[in-house]
Amino acid sequence: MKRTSAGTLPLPAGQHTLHEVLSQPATWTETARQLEKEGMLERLAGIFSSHEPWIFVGCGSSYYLSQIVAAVWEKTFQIPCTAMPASELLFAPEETLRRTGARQAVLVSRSGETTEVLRAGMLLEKHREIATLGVTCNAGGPLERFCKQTLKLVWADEKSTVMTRSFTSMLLTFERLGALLSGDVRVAAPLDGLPEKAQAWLDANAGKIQAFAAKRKFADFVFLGQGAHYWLAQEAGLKITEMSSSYAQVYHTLEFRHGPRSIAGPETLITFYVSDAAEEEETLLVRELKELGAATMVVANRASPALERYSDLLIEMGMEEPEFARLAVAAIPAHLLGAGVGLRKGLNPDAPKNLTRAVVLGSNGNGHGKRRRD
Ligand code: F1P
Repeated sequence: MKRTSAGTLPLPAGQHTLHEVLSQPATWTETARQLEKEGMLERLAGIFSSHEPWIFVGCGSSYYLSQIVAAVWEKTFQIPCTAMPASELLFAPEETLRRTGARQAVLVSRSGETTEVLRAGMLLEKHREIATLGVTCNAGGPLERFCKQTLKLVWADEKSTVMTRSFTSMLLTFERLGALLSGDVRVAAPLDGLPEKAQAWLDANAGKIQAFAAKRKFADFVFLGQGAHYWLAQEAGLKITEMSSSYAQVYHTLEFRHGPRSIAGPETLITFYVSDAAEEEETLLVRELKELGAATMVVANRASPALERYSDLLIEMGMEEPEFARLAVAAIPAHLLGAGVGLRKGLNPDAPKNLTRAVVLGSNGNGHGKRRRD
């Protein structure tokens, strides 16, 4: 086996990714400890407002993370909040800022180096009325230059190209911040026990998901979700695409009947993120598609006889916590599915084809990525 430039033997494929995925409970514990120690969120809650409209700006997984935070902030904490890809702000700044009425902005970038996000930061600098908060896992990146305050979750960074623990750690951080901004920090109390619950859940389920991914061959993947789960489904689609170079489609759950249903069959794995609000209707669709011959994977908080009967793989969270507090755990099955499918296809999820840790554009706008830090 070829040695690395450092003369060491390379890690087997996917080892960074699997370590990062399975270390999420410990990373969440560290995140809570660091935020507590720094008193950072309390400080931010004293600087930023809960009633002035927010915009969240990111790319890739950081964009989907932004959408999940916006859904939780609006629904659970009643904080006015819009999320968008950085490019939306860049190419329609005045319309976007007018439409959203944004007075506060969050720039989300694990690397802190994504050109589109940095350009969004430069643009927002011209709008003195808008206060900008950055969140990154790279303390040395240029993002901080454009932000009034910057959260740096360096302990949550990955060596892998693909975001997993950085995604869930930033999600939990903003769920805590949302509770503080809303004035009732007790709403975030369910997050305190999450690392322990998630560890128990991983111990009971990680092997099941990995075995399923290793055994079954699928031509393509569909992910379905409602509300915040729709954006979890988008992130799942991106994970399977990045980690295994597979085709994935994402829809609002009941939208699948309106045309995409035509692709249901044994070659396509359809994953349902069952939501508290639409569980009954979503379960009916699981049955309907199973009866059409589709392969079904279900991520639900509570198993039911129908879900047991019509799922090829049923992943039960089994948690008492409210739905917003379960989202970070519900993100993990896709991490394990993506890595498992990638490994089965002989790929290396740590270093996906065509991808880099950050999309750093040259002055002429041609994409060339920021190589992984080994
Ligand atoms: C955003 C991102 C990642 C993606 C890939 C390229 O990075 O799109 O979500 O997985 O690594 O970059 P960042 O702005 O959050 O660093």
